[in-house]
Order: sequence, then C-alpha cells, then structure tokens
Amino acid sequence: EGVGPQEYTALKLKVKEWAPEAAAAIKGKVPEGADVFFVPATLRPETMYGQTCCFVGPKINYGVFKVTEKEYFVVTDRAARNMAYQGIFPENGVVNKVAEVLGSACVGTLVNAPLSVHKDGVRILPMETVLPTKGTGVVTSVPSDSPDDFATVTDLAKKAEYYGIKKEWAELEIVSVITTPSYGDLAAPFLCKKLKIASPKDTKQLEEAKELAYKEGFYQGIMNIGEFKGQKVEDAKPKVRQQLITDGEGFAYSE
Ligand code: A2H
Repeated sequence: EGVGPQEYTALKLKVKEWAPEAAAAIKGKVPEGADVFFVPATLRPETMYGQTCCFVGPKINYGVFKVTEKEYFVVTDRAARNMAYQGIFPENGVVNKVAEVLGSACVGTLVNAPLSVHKDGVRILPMETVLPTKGTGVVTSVPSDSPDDFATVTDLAKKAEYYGIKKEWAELEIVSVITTPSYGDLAAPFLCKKLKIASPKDTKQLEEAKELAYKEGFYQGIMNIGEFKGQKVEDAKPKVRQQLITDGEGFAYSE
C-alpha cells in the first residue's frame, strides 16, 4: 500500500447471462430489464483490451446495489459505502442494497468486458487471493500483463474440475497488449516462467514479478493494440481511462 489515496478506474462489466445460483439470489429483487454490472477496480486501464475473465473471491459476500432504475452494481459493501461518498450513487452517503450474493454463486456468469478483444464476453471466475478490503472486491483479469492473473488462470485451467468450472472459461486467448524491451509481447507469462512461478501461492515471486512488470510496462512499454497502438504506455494510460469514462463504461473510484 502506498501513502496517498489510490486512484482506480472502475469498469462496468454488464451481465449477459447469470450463473443459475446467482440468478436465484437476485430473482424478484432486480427488475426485469435492468442492467447489472460487475465493477472491478484497476490501476491499469490501458490493459483492458486483454481481459479474458473477471475474478471474484468465492467466499466473499457481495451486494447488488441500485444506482438508477436501470443500473445495478455488484461490489462489496465496503466499496459501495465509499462510492456513496464519491458521487457515484444518486444520494450522497446513501447505499441501496437490493440483494446479496456469494462470490462462488456468481462463477460462470457471462459478462461483457469493455474494450476486450473477447467480444462475446468473458466469465466470472474464482480467485482465492482477492482481498475483500481492497478496491471493489472484483478484479478483472489481464493475464498478458498481470502475473497474479496469469498464475490464477493457469491454475484454474489445470484444475477446472476441482474449481467446478469449464476449462475453456479459463482458456480464452491471451493477446499482446503492451511490448517492452525486456519482457517482449507478453510480460506476465514471460516473468512467471523466468521466476518459476508455478501457482498463485508463490506469493514472494509474484510480488517481484508484479513489481518488475509494472515498472517496465509503465516506463518502457509501447501499446500493441487499440486506438493508441504505437504510443508509450505512459501517454496512452490516461487516454484509455478518459475514453472509458467518456463512453460511460468506467468511472473514477478512489480509496
Ligand atoms: B490490476 P493496489 Cl494488467 N484483491 O488491474 C486483490 N487484487 C486486487 C483487488 C483486490 N480486492 N482489487 C484490485 N486488485 C488488483 C489489472 C492489472 C493490475 C494489471 C497488472 C497489475 C495490476 C488487471 N488485473 O495490479 O494494491 C487489480 O489488478 C498490480 C498490483 O491497490 C488492480 O490493478 O495497488 C491492483 O490489484 C490494485 O492493487
């Protein structure tokens, strides 16, 4: 954790098809025809082209919060409270929780991930290391550039049966988003291999990989995809963020 406030980009991943257990949990509580969004918080908006799934903590309890008649967000209670003081809900300081749903019940839900190359949508999948006390408790997965995400999707695909998921949900194509001189087109897979990271439990090596990927990506990275292809990551980052906000697909969230 740094000292100052963390400036996240919150992203709106619209539900296209609920997993049966989650559908049962919200039934009669969210009006038919309203849109429900999983809302991950990210520090790397420029990588959103590479989203392949979205993580929830299987044991975390999430709230479904009403934003407007037509829009509902799935986030932790803690995040909703913060959002209520940041002008994200209509009434300052007031949250309106209409339902609760356990992370594990959401697994398999199909969502639309803004900017992602996977236009048919991506799946909600479990990640044991999601912290309920950080961000929104929802983490979008970009395995090309996040060592944590790469280690987790690799593990999920390997043990699909154990996790109760379809293997193919964890195996959407990993495309190159950023090129760096030291780590090539896919920094996270490169670093996981180099540091011999075999699972999400290799926390010490993952810390190092994260640090290396972040620095190299930010200071040396060149965008390899999207509207700002060919530009430095440093320059593209605020532009992608602004584009998401302007298009109504994201908003500023801080804590
Ligand atoms: B980042 P910081 Cl490509 N629990 O987004 C665990 N991790 C969480 C979280 C939670 N509750 N909330 C957010 N995060 C992740 C993209 C990304 C991220 C890339 C590379 C690195 C990276 C795609 N996942 O983060 O402790 C989110 O993952 C490296 C740290 O507040 C978010 O940005 O600094 C980042 O951690 C926020 O971590």
